[in-house]
Amino acid sequence: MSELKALIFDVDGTLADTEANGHRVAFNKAFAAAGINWHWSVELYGELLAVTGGKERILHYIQNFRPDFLAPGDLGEFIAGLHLAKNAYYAEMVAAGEIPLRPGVKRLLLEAQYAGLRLAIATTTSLENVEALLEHSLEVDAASWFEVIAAGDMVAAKKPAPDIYHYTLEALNLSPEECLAVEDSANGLRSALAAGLKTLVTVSDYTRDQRFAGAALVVDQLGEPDQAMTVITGDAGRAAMIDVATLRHIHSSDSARIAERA
Ligand code: XBP
Ligand code: MG
Repeated sequence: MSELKALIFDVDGTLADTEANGHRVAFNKAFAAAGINWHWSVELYGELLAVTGGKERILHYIQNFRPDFLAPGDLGEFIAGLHLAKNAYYAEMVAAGEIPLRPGVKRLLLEAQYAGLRLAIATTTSLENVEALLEHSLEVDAASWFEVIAAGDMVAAKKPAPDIYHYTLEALNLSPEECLAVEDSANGLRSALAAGLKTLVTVSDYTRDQRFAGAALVVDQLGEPDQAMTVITGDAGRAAMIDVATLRHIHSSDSARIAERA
């Protein structure tokens, strides 16, 4: 078994709960500003999250929920415009500090750096959204903590395709065996597994009922010293939170066993 050299983090749902009170609200603001009477409820948005990528999600919504909708002009350009507006609203919300990091994220990122692990991001959302979140929720220069930020349209096929992880591994010049992915969703897990990565899943509000066959460990959160995590599937030993020792443990253990039970 190779030594663990790098951690590759998903963003939405993993570093922060960005969806229900972030992207969803921003989508609705963009629809209203464009004079369109669509509203994505918390529940509907949960269904729409099956489609990763904001532009892809809008197209899926039109095709399945608004088949009679006629876009003013080219549909692709119309969707791209809506998505740009959505991201501007999202950036405003992030800058206002409305999207805090999840428990244990900052602690683990600092500990991992101290332990000499390299850090990277592999996400479906845009680079601008990631940089805004890191700057406002973590530290002004936190984007520089990550050697590689692979995001959005840098690859042709979004998660659950493995492309964004392949891109990240190539940029890190590491093999999948030398890395561990951290994800919150079934689509993210599929993407990481398809790239050959062992994966820790930290479930989020929208994903806790999903199935995570193949994950090395599934927990409800990364945990803090005063806020113990709960292990959903797998073996974290006696750990009450995810730290570097736990990551090394799950990286070196045989996850096939866990996959059978999940
Ligand atoms: C996140 C997504 C994204 C966000 C919005 O998936 O599916 O589409 O909802 O991002 P993951 P954009 O956490 O697996 O990366 O609107 O910027 O595409
Ligand atoms: Mg996610």
